[in-house]
Amino acid sequence: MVLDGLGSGLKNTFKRIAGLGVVDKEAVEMVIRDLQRVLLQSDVDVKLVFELSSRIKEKILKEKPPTGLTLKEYFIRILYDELVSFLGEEPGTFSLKPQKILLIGLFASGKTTHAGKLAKWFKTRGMGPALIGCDVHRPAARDQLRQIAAKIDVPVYADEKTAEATAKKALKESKEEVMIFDSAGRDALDAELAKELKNLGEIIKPDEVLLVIPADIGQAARKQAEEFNKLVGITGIIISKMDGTAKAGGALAAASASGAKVKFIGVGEKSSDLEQYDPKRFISKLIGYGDIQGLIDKAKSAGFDEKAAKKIMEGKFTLNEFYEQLKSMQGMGSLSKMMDMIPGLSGSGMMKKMPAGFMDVQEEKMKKWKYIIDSMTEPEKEDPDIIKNTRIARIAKGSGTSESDIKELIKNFKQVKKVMKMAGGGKGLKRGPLARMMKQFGMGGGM
Ligand SMILES: Nc1nc2c(ncn2[C@@H]2O[C@H](COP(=O)(O)OP(=O)(O)OP(=O)(O)O)[C@@H](O)[C@H]2O)c(=O)[nH]1
Ligand SMILES: [Mg+2]
Repeated sequence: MVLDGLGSGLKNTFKRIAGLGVVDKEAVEMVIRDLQRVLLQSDVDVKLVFELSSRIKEKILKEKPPTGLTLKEYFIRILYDELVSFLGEEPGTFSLKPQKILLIGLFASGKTTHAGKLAKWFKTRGMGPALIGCDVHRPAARDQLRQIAAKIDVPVYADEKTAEATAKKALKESKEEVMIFDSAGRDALDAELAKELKNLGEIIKPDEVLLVIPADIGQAARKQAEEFNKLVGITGIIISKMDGTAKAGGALAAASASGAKVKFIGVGEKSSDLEQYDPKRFISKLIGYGDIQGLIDKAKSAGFDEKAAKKIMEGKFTLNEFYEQLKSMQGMGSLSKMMDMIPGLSGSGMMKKMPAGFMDVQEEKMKKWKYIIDSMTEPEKEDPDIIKNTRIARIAKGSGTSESDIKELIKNFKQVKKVMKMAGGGKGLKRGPLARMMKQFGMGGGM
């Protein structure tokens, strides 16, 4: 992905902060210059870059870090927060309800392709979409739409002579829940296109008017978004071709500055190359700090127990909690995937210290461990050190497992405990890389 340029640039900026000896005016200015260079290379508008830098400078030099955060940590937090709001603040929500969507945009921006991507998006979420071909100006346009529709197996309406008649017919005949209207492109937003779009708007009464803007136009995205919005009114933006340009940062920042929300980003030519846009997630991914937001979401949906997680991370936990935690982590995907999402653990060499094979504990083993733990007395669960020969024999018998199974479980338990203690820097959640990560991403305090 060509966003790599922006990603590695920002990553270096964060690394720079992490490597600072002191956070004084000079150091801040050096980091800011670095950031400016990265953003300008990604074609972000100079004025926007300037505004962003002075906001960051103001905060880090004049505000006191919240308790528990060092100045350096606070700097990282500020940069992260500001970048997120710079690229859009909130995720562009999109609901799964019956609706009519009109796609508009200039020539070759990706309207027809994204009509197909959206249809697929709804279809994979259990809704019935239809595609309506309102581009009657370019003869091949409807064939293109038909081909796309055939591939993802959704109905097409594209037979009437004019865009208006096509829309009317589809509205009358279609029984699908989500109607996606493709429209004609132009070189520029001229009077003729504006009129046709206005007509379509009045006939369709769309719930969403999505402007498709290719990322490779960079900062020009802002002007385009503002012009289209003034003329026909848009409810959101799709930025297409994010996969193929170094200007993506410019396009995203510009689109966000236009006041319209970016709802989707297109990341390829295939009908599945569509992502819902969430600035937080996007930045986290870009800088490689782990998909923190994703971690939180997943943790929630898996019934993640924060108290238990805290104990685990502090290296204080019993076999009971160990087992519960393993179970909930399995719900979140593999433990190693989750660990990967935690900066300070991934790439720290810490992962290598985990017991071999532990990271993908299979269902089978989990069951065995459950039986073993169930056969233990409370004092044994609290302090496995007391589990010696006769106890091992008793537990093996009671749980229908072998003595080596029990030794293996205890060995794993101890080793994980040790690693977690190290990851916590011996100081548990208050300091250490895990604590820092949590604070940086707003997970401190509550946990
Ligand atoms: N790499 C990449 N290519 C894309 C993406 N979206 C669209 N394209 C390509 O861009 C070209 C134009 O896409 P279309 O969907 O035909 O654009 P359009 O806006 O309908 O064009 P007109 O109808 O002629 O105005 C096609 O070759 C697409 O395959 C994307 O997200 N990534
Ligand atoms: Mg088209």
